[in-house]
Amino acid sequence: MPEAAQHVGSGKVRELYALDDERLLLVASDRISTFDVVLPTEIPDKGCVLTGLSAFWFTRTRDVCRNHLLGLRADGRSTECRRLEMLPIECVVRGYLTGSAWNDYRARGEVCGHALPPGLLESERLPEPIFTPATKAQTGHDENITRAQAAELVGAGRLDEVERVCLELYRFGSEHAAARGILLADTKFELGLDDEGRLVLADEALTPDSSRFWPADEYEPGRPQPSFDKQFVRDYCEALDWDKAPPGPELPDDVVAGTRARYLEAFERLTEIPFAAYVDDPRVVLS
Ligand code: Q0Z
Repeated sequence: MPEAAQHVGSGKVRELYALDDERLLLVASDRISTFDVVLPTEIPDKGCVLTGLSAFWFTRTRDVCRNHLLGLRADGRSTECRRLEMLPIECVVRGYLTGSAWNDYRARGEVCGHALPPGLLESERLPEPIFTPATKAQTGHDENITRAQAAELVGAGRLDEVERVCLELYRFGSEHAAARGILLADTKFELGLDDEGRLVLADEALTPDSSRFWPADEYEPGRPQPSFDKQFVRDYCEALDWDKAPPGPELPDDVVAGTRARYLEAFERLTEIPFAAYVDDPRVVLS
């Protein structure tokens, strides 16, 4: 537990603490969720993988956008960050037609006001990445909104800047990942404003928990794609007769080990840093 820190929030698999008026501590646990349910079994090192990957991307996207990272703790799972005024929208960028975008496309031929060509297949790569903002639901699922609705929430000029920055972050991350055998189907950014009103990238960025990572060598449009990180968990859960309501099932040791190996593989492929070097000193991702 962080010393003298006030707990200020809980996510499904993360905790947030206040260090002082200007700084927060974001702690990533080893918990895993599937079908929106947190499972009782942890994946050892998952929190470190996600924390290290986020810090890696923050360090490499400084020229695209400022970010909230102040430092990493020696535990590898805790990020000290600048406290911001968060924007009230989820900033989603999609390069492939999947999830709610595939559902919206099938129902209406468009996604968040982006008209798309007819005849696209499930999981197909889009002609261009699209920015598809969503509301921040307190409970339940974020809801896709139009550009006009997002502009009402953050202002038209700010939204233009947010869209441009998010598309550039996605382009950077997806090109880096694709060159290393991982397709970044879509991703969600959280942005905030600092005390001078400047746009700052916050939260976690370009991780398997905030994105869909697909193995490039298994990519085949026209069907749902296997998840790079969670597929063993999903396959195991699908084979049970579990109704996907809490509580979720315990995971057997082989599913835990296989899933842990996939998280470590994503970390090492994307960062080109051995995970053991990160555990030894998390600062290896910051240069
Ligand atoms: C992030 C969240 C978590 C619960 C608020 N730099 C920042 N400044 C202000 N607020 C946030 C951040 Cl990152 C902030 N969340 C999401 C994370 C647990 C909620 F670990 N909420």
